[in-house]
Amino acid sequence: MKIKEIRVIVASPGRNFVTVKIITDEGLYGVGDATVNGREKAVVAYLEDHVIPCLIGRDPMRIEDIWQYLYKGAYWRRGPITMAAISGIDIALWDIKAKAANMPLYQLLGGASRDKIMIYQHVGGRDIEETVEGVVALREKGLVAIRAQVSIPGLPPIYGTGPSTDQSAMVQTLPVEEVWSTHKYLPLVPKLFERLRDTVGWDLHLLHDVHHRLTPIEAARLGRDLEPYRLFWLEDAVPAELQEGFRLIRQHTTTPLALGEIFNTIYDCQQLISEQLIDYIRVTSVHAGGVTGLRRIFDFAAIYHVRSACHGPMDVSPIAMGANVHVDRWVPNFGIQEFSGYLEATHEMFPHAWEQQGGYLVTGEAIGHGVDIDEKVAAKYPYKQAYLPIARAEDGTLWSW
Ligand code: CS2
Ligand code: MG
Repeated sequence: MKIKEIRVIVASPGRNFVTVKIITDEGLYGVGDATVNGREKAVVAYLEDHVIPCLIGRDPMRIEDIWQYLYKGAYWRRGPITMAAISGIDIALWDIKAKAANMPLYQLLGGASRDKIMIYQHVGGRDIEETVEGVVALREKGLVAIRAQVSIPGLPPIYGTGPSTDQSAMVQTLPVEEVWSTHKYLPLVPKLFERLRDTVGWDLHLLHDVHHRLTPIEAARLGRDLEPYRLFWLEDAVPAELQEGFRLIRQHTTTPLALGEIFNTIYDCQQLISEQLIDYIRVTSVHAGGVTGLRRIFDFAAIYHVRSACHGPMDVSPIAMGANVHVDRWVPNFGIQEFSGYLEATHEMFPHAWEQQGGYLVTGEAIGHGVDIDEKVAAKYPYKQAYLPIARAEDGTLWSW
């Protein structure tokens, strides 16, 4: 079998997605996700100009060799754009291999370690009351794990805090600038979780995402203040370029820590994992080297009792979600899967075998990873330039987020 053609399809069914379609001379094809939110076209150029010409005529069964060829062979290793391109190719190749083997992907990976995949979804509110109402409503739909966020009083809702802000990235041409205040945020979050525990009790898993906005000592304080409410995890407490910075947080709190949605390789989390500075590693197939990358990172994490938790927001396409859930079904050290849901147009463009059943996802038994792209639907939704917002402190200082 040989790779005959590779197409890159860019479309915006409510969000921008970059999809790789690899077609073989035997007619089998596979699809992969290569989306980097807000930087989509950089990946398209990387794929079209530098990757695809090198792969035509190669044997699609040699997934590991192609991965190494694109990683080591480029000389310029790692980085989000390179790794998203590798991820898109890798996910499509695993799809082809599983189809050739006539198996669902999880079978090829080693078979099921579990029947269904626990997910968490998001609730945000303009105030504590609204978040509590949202959590109660989501629990009634069968969710067993919920991420709760709240806007800072006196400031407009910003990305990842108030209601529906995850959508805001799609309506702006240039980045919106938002205002952040650590001073106002820190005492607010424990109050939110106190109210939540009073209302929903202790069975529900509760999570919180800080979005990289704190320093280590501030995160340590927050983790400690949240201990009475037994969070499932505190996510992205500080930017993680400084891996040893997490030692400081760890010394002060037993609140579990999760990290990794912007990581691309095992080297981004090597120290975090081997020093047991985190509890959940949140890498995802589209940004961390595809199925091949995830397997490598999760196997390494297993040695140190760190569990998997694939990033799964709306900008990780249903294809990457398909790859994630097959890895989730197999991976022995599974923790949880994020699932933000998708807009109707996104579902229409990506027919998928995975489905949500209450608080869980199931893979389905379709061969491959079970997700396809409808190119006719894709043609109806042309790319729209869109960016994630930018955060500034109240005095105008540009902030991590
Ligand atoms: C978030 C994401 O899902 C999450 O935890 O942090 O919404 C993230 O901001 C986006 O995926 C960025 O593209
Ligand atoms: Mg996050």
